[in-house]
Amino acid sequence: MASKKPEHVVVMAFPYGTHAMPLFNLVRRLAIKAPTLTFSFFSTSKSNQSVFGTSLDNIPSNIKSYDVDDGVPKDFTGPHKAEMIFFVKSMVENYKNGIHSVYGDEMKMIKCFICDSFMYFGSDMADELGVPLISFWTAGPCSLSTHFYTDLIRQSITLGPNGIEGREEELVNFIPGLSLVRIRDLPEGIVFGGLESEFSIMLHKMGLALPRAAAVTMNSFAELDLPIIEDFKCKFQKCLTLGPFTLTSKNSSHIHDEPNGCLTWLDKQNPTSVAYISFGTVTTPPPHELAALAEGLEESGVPFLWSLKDHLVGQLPNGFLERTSKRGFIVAWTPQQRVLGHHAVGVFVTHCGWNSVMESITASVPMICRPFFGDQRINCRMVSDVWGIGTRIKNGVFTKDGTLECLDMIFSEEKFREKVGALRGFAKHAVGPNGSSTKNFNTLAEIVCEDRH
Ligand code: U2F
Repeated sequence: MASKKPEHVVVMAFPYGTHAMPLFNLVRRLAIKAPTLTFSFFSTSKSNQSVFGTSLDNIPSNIKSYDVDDGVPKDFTGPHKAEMIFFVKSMVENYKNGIHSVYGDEMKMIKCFICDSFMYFGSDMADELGVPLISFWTAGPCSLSTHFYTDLIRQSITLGPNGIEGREEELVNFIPGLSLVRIRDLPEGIVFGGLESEFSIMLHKMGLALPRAAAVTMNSFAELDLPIIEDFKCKFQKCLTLGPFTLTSKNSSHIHDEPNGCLTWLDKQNPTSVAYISFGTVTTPPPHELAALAEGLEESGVPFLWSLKDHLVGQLPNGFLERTSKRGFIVAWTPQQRVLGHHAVGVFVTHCGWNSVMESITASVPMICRPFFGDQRINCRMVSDVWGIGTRIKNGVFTKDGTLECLDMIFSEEKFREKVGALRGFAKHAVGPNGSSTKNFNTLAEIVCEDRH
């Protein structure tokens, strides 16, 4: 009797930050393209609730979600970062258990794995079954390159007992495409920032596993970082840029269409006049920086829309809300893609999370960057020094004068807007009928659907 054809694709998401949603958006496109395949989406229950709960009508019936244990002790009430460490420590076992509990003796049903690149152990699982693994990097090519080249960077920048002290400004110009990146811009875990931490070890293993993937994919477009992409093409079996996802996926923020009235407020503002401020889903600037940013905004006279959690509003300077009520709007959450796409928005004050950077480029909005951790510093360097579509806050922290200076620069110099407009043009072309991202998506679909029986 002929054995059953493998027809399942196992997806492993990383449940923190904005990781699971972009992966889900990619899986949704594949599920529509390959309706006879079943896509089993594994993540923690909290992450699955947020992804599947907000996508309601957009979920093809061939995507099934499965919860895996998050590894966090039941009575744990510590900080978010500690929660993530519990997760990382137990993720290999928890995902393997989760997948085995669904497939049991039917592991042969699995024809492919699609994993957040953080789930480096997916390569071993795929090899055991003799099936391909697709690695999905949720950030940009620049940061992925630093993880791929971690060993080379460590060997090339041999550090003494003082670590990177005094060498922060040295360039990492021996890595293709990173000639303007400084040591200080590197993500933690490469040459500074706890090399032995659970998280750094995970990133190091990830960098080593990338060449084993049948394809390394990302939410970007080739034309943004050609030298890096050309290098990846030589190093990886396949390097497939598939984005920007803002242009390829239906915007899931439509379900809370206008929760806070910010789009109506924007309608009343002049074209390209508003500063939009958001620091993503995990980062909060320290209180003195929030206050300095507020003071700078107040003195500048620039209208602003600020995505700021309710519990942080109390940290703003006394009387700030009253004094700026005619030209400022603060809400706990915005439909960001639509906000950036609104003609009134003239600048984005951002932490440089990768999704925010992509969304700003596709909306043609220049950026003022205040990065905090991980890939954000290198993204900021690319925005300001390589692509020239924004500026960095002076000395890396918000001050009143630094904020004023950046706002003045973006609103008075046309070059930022022109350059981001040009990049938007490349992005739109990439997702068009003959564009690089469209071709790459078709290649990816072929790998996923290929009949290897
Ligand atoms: C982690 O990034 P974050 O989740 O902090 O930030 P982004 O990658 O910029 O993603 C934020 C998303 O949340 C949306 C916004 C983005 O899609 O449109 N959003 C919104 O809709 N409304 C709001 O009021 C505020 C945000 C990590 F911290 C980064 O370093 C990584 O680059 C990133 C991707 O791996 O994940």
